[in-house]
Amino acid sequence: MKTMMISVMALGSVCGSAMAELPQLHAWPMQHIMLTFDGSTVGAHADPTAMDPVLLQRFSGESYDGAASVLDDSYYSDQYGWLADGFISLGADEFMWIERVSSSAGLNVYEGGMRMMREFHSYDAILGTDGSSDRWMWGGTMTHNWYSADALGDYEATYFVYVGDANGDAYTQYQGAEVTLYFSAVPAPSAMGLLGLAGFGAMRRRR
Ligand SMILES: [Cu+2]
Repeated sequence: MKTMMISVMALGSVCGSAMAELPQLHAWPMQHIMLTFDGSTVGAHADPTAMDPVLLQRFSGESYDGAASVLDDSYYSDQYGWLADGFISLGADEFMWIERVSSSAGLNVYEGGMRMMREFHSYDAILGTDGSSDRWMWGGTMTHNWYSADALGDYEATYFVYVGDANGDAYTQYQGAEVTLYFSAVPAPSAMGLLGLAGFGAMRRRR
């Protein structure tokens, strides 16, 4: 990385756009918020807890391409993704909506998509961020939105998942579900720290 920075600086104004980067997919595995709908009741489940949250990380000095620049200098992650758990059958005028019930001050959400398509995500503020609507329509495919925060600390967001019409008005004959996402913005771990974390994760899984 250092070598690249130096070569870009040496090229200077000839090649200024070479500084552009894509946000990092730094956290694996993906953490899917598994959604179900049995024709009457919505289900929503995600594994991370307050004790074992998704980590938001900052990569100092990076500046991201185009709309992704909303993540510059923030602690961020796209590890959470909305995903259908099996087959979800909806009518032509039925859609699955995510509505913000509550979220920590300072936690931002930007629209993503498939992780490998991050070059083409809109990075639009959603789910209450920057005055956006508290409601966001899930398109039915795996969607990893980007969560970010400007300061270290713990964050959470609780959502109500429901079936609604094209405008987001709920169909009251169906039951929705709540799910809470947990985050912790942490200092970037050193290389040794990363190795330690990896070992710790492996040990925990083996138990
Ligand atoms: Cu995924």
